[in-house]
Amino acid sequence: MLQLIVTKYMKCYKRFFYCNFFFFQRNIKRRNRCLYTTPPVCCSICSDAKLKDPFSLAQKDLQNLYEEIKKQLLVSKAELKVLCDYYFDGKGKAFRPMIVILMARACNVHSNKEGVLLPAQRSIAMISEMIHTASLVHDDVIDDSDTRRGKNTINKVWGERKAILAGDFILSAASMALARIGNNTVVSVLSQVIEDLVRGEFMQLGSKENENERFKHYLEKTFKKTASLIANSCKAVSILVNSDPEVHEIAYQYGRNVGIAFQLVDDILDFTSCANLLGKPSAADLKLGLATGPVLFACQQFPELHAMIMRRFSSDGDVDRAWQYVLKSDGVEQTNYLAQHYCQEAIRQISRLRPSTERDALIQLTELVLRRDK
Ligand code: GRG
Repeated sequence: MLQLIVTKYMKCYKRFFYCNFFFFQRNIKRRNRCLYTTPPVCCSICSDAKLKDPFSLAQKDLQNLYEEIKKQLLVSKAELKVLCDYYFDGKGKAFRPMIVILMARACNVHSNKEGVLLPAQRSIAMISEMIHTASLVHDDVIDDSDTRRGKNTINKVWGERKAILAGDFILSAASMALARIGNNTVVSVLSQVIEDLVRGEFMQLGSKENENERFKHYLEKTFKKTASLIANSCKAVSILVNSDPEVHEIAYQYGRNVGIAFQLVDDILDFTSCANLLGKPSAADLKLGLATGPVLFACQQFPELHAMIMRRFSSDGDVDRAWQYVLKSDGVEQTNYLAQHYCQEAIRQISRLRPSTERDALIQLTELVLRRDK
């Protein structure tokens, strides 16, 4: 039965995904000449509620989040405990828990449960940050990264084996916290995230010869690696307060679209931001052999990039040459335009909820996603 539901859901998702993709491709051809004329997405806010900064609005609910996470990481072995706690130092943006809190409160208002954040909804905020962190720890092993958030990675300080075990431990603590919520649907929704993270990471290991296939592959990977966690965490908090599947879908689609936009901006920052600000080396994606949005768009203008993409920038000078092509092209602007498209869709979705300060903060958040510089 579950298999049937998942298959049906995937079919729906695929249809939606391809529709979106081809819609965008058509649009981008039409708008190629007027990329800078798109109005800022914040113009679409359509409620009277007073605007509040999303981070300060969620701050009170997020107080002590990291302390509580560390309490979940019950390890008797002192060294493992140090590794597990390493990234829960308040240096991350806490972007996922913030969205989850705002979505929970927006759904609560929509469902006439004003003012009350359910403890289970707050747990989802905590669990989403734990899953995110576990995936970062494993990702740094896969990429052999030396720095993250401006400090040495766990794999760099303690070695790969211990880093993998620390990631596993954080994930197991997150799974136990999830089980304690005691809602099977929510367990299944967040388990999907772990599958998507692994599949997304796997997709990143492969390349596609055909250009259209390559773009589809990139967007699907982007959903799985980054957006699935945000989408499904948003869905989980909506399930906890409302039984209407339409509300779950709004929450999911908001998270999905914001999540994809977030990753597209991340891919842009790899070209435009300096290493100091990012806390990791810039051009890191090219160095890892990855062709992200800016390169894929640049390849439409400079077909010379095709061969480099296929050999994953592995020949001498590839990284520098590809970098130059991207900067000469409008790949960054096109990727930014694509991110705007996803943010507009996120706004369209969330605007279907009843007005609330939190709903409007989620709308405002799309602008912060597009403007962020780290
Ligand atoms: C162990 C759950 C698990 C998964 C294994 C390694 C892997 C499969 C997946 C990697 C997923 C991954 C690291 C995606 C990158 C997502 C991303 C954009 C990270 C950066 O997020 P920020 O900018 O980071 O929010 P901070 O540091 O602010 O938390």
